[in-house]
Amino acid sequence: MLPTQITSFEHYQSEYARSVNDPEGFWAKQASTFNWRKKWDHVLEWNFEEPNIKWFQGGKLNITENCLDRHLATRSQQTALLFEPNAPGDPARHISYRELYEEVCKTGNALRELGIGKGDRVCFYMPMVPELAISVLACARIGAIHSVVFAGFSAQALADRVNDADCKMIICSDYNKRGNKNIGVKEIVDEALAIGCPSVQTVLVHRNTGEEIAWDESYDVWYHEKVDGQAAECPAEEMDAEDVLFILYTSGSTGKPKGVVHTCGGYMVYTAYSFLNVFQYQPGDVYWCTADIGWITGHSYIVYGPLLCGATSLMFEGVPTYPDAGRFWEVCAKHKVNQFYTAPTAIRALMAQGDEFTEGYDLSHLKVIGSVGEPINEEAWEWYKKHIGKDTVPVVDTWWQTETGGMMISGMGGHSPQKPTFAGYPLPGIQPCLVDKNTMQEEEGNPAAGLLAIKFPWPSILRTTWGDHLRCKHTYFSTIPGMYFTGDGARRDADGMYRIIGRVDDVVNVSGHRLGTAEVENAIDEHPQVVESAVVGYPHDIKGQGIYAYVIVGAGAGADDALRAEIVATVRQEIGPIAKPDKIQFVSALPKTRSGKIMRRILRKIAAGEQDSLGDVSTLLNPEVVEELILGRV
Ligand code: 6R9
Repeated sequence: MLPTQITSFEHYQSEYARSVNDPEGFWAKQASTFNWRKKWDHVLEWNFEEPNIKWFQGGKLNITENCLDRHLATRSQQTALLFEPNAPGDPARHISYRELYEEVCKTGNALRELGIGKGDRVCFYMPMVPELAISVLACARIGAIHSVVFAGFSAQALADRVNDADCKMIICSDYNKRGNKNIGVKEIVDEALAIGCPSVQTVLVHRNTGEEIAWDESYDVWYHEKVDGQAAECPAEEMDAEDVLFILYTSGSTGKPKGVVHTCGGYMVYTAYSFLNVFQYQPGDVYWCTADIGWITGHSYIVYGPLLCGATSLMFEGVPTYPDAGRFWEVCAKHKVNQFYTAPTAIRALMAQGDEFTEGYDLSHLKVIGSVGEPINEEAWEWYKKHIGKDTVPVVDTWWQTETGGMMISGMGGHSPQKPTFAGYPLPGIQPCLVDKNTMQEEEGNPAAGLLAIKFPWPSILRTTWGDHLRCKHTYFSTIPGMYFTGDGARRDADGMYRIIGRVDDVVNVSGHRLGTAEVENAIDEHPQVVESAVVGYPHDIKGQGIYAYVIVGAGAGADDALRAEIVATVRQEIGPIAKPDKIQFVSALPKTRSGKIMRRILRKIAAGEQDSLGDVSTLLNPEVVEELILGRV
């Protein structure tokens, strides 16, 4: 059985009303469509003060029995994962539900044999190949907690994440093919181990390209040697609804990235419910999300949501521009994709390559096209609608976060009104509101603007941040008393549709990737000649936001392009290429308040070229520096 599928806007409205009037009854009904080893005792217990949020307490389940076992009777031969490799000439792989079940079981058995059990943390550093999805599910099968790290992060960033969660194992590949690039993944894992990862006992290496890699007998194990030959049945670990399913690291406005924790029961119910409704998935459809499994979008809407609903989920190894900017559309036509889900940064990048790349492909199978990761600007929305949706296919602009686990504000396929740049209405069960940033009071009525907050828990809300519950409380539940604070600002139009404006905290969104300005500053400051730095986002045509760094260097340092290149290299090493500054301006001082705080508002304005609207600078300790910053803008 599947959760309720909404069939019209009126149906959405009645379901929404029910979900608000009787949240427990609403979610109990959805949850009862899954296989539970034991039914829950309480649907919901919560307070947002500690916070303490528990859904389906006392319920026992294993999410993989819902992703795999329960489909075997009806769709064992149907493709579960459709793998499209990096090179267009290489054959696609169709992995049926039966095959996926067997592969997950074999890998689960292998992990158990390697000493991994319930509650152990396993880190992933892998390209987009089926074995990533398989071994993520294998962890869930045996109750191990997966922590997937995007394979574009540096060795240092990987080590930080491995150590924060004391991972016992890293699963990686030898190499990662992306477009023309061949990335030495195992080499980066070795570097991370050299930095120091004392908890790691095993590195399980998937042979992806088969090229030479360094090998250390004391911890390296070949994936195929361990997995092949295992039994194709693996008893699933019985999990409590509130046992941890996974950790996923994400950036915030302060400090190091934090491990967002999701649990088994609520995450299962909500990812399936939201997948089914936003994409209006119908049996037999081919669904494709272009995200990487290293991000929450890949977790919820390549792996869990689709498989829970018995969907065919396409997984793509490559990049949108290889061999050319028509690749996405070529793949859509080739596999007759029905639902396509991507990010505004990809849309803008492809749009910039020219409309001709969209022509000549049969996109007539598309029924819903989606967007996620950052605000989609009107031009990109219109282009997407016209050139990909051929003006007839509905666009769903889905707003959500790592912390929310699933889509929160979005159209329901073609059933909802559409308006460019507006994500629209909340999903059933989601109670958003806008809060005045000064009074912290809710803004009633429409239209309205303010901080975007959520008043009531939904099943896939984060439960904690790994190893530091207080941080979770401070980051999300302290800004606005009694509510979950998203970090985003938003507007509601006269009809109550939501438009997300962007982050109101010190987080920049570069090509849909979240980065804390503090995190990038810390990385820049690692360069021996840097005294101090301040990082802000600025509008960027393709990336949405670019990174602009103001840097003070020590006496005698040559403030030139060579130093700029060194600073960029430092950031690549500390975090990874996604965090490298687009612009670096050397300055003699930063504008500071009398209490010593950097006035970022001024830095943002100058970086954006809006120096005419700086506002009042007289309260600065050093107002004279503003002139220098404006003149030296890069
Ligand atoms: C799923 C995901 C979350 C932040 C979020 C917001 C931005 C995501 C958006 C959007 C406008 C959308 N964001 N989707 N902004 N419209 N449709 O992206 O999670 O990586 O945690 O980023 O991304 O600023 O707060 P995550």
